[in-house]
Amino acid sequence: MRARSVRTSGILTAALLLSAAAVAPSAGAAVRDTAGPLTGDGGAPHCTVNATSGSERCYRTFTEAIEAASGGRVTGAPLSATEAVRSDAFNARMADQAQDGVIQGTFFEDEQYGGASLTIWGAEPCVKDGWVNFQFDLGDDWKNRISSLQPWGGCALWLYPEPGLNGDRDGPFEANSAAIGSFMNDRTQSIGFS
Ligand SMILES: [Ca+2]
Repeated sequence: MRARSVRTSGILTAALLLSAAAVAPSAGAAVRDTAGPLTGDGGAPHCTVNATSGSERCYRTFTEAIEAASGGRVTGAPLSATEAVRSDAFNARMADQAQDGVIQGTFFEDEQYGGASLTIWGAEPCVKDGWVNFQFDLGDDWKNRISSLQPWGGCALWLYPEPGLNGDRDGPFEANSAAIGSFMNDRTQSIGFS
């Protein structure tokens, strides 16, 4: 049983890689690697990062970022993340993502889902097994900036003030949080997904 489980996982990984290649964002003015700041129409970039590979891309709008991170499965997201939080249709589409790569959380520079955003996606949804299933160390450009967040992919979010899930954590954040609170505001350096 165990060997079979491992093999299945390998096939899934291969499928995910193929899928990722197929849906890699097309070349366009809105897409770049993280060589420098990208100023979007609203003045703040909306970036996505693959938690497995660490590759990050930025877009002018929240809509484009979500579409890219979901592999094109979630399209037409509200332009503003604040609107997205209130949209039942959008929340349903996010909950209905395929199982071979899901958005696990979106993090915002300002309270009320404002400013620049970072959407983190990984291979699978979180499992409610009492363990942190995934973890992510923020790059220097996102350290000590997060002020609001949205959990996705069945994940509860834990915020830590040091890389590698070290320091006094805060969480779990299990629902959209327009303000994460004074304890961790502008202090997060790594994130746990459980
Ligand atoms: Ca902030």
